Amino acid sequence: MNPEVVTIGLGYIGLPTSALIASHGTNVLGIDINQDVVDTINEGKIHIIEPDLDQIVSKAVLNGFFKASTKPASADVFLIVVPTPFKANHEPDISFVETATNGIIPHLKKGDLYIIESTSPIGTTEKMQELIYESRPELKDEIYIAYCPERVLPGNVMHELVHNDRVIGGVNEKSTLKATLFYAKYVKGKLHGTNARTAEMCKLVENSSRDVQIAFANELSIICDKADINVWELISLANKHPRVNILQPGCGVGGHCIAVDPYFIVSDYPMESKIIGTAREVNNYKSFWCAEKIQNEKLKFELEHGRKPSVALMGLAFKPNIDDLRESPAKYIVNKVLQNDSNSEYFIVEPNIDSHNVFKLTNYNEAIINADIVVFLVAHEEFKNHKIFKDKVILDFCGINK
Ligand code: SAJ
Repeated sequence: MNPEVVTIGLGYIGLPTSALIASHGTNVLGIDINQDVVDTINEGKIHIIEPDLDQIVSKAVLNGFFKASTKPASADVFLIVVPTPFKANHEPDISFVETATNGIIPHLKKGDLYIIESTSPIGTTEKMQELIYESRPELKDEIYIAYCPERVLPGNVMHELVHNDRVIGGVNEKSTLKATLFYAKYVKGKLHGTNARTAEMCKLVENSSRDVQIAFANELSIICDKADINVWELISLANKHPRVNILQPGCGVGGHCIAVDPYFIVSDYPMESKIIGTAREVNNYKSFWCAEKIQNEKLKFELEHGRKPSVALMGLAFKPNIDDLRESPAKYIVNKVLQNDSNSEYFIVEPNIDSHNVFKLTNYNEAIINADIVVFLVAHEEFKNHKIFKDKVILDFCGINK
């Protein structure tokens, strides 16, 4: 195969993106460091859970438009879609982007288009431009370099990849234009051109904005608990105002995006990002507060009844109706509660997964019937139909009863 597009990284975004491009009859070579991932894809199968992705991948592989490998090759377009985690001190780690870029530098030729899609701190695209020109000075101003963040919601990726608007920021105008023409072949949403730094910041700001708004709701929930006000009723009433739209409090903020991206701004601009930094603290504190609340409720029960209560902990996923436990505040709370007192009886419930390597999972009904204290951590659909139990202590951190 003569690849027209090389994608580096075949994860949650890289694989669907590669498959989408290949489904248009473009030759795509997908690169991943994991041999198992490469083998699975070359068999026409997938290693992640995402609706509709399996058929698109198997068809593209069968038709010969999509192939996976551990080694890059020359192409016309290179897409970097690798993870950008943060280090222990919350500083962004762009080493995967660097390694991916170093891997393709020898394959670059005049006229090629290089695009980063990975969430990246401001200035990453310019840094990669320098890296490329340092080892290949003859390519200076002879290739096109741009940043275009993905913005899809896991679970709805194949639809959103096509229909969401995209922000495309080149290191110069001709790069923005070249990248826009590339995405126009596959994307039906509007394509908005800008410069690379603004596009990088835009992705970080989208998720920070949501984090700040959720922090506001979480702060309200802690104030309302003290003031003996039902926060869910309060928010629903306040939202009747035509220009107010408060989000929902929960047991914290999780996932790989909203709880991570704000740190990319805070770490580079600590003095200037007061609200963004505080929102992260408030949302982290909310999980700690929930764990403390459970502990206090247990002690209260023990004083009143002269025995330790059994506790049902409802939900482990990072948000409702998914099986994804990554960076989950509910999982953090369950861990913390168990660490605080490992002698009590716990029923841990997560209806979206069959088993867990650390927690013994219990069926939803069994947990509800047997527990003295029922703690709702995640508003899964299954939990919403429960009957009101008069004899139970209920702690509702996610508005299941609202
Ligand atoms: N949450 C609340 N209250 C709310 C809404 C959410 O506590 O009112 C919590 C959820 O329970 C969860 C966390 O926030 O723990 C994040 O969930 P989410 O559904 O808001 O977001 P993600 O992480 O699944 O996906 C986000 C999306 N970004 C925005 O909505 C701005 C998605 O569009 C991005 O593509 C994705 O991050 C990403 O990859 O950056």
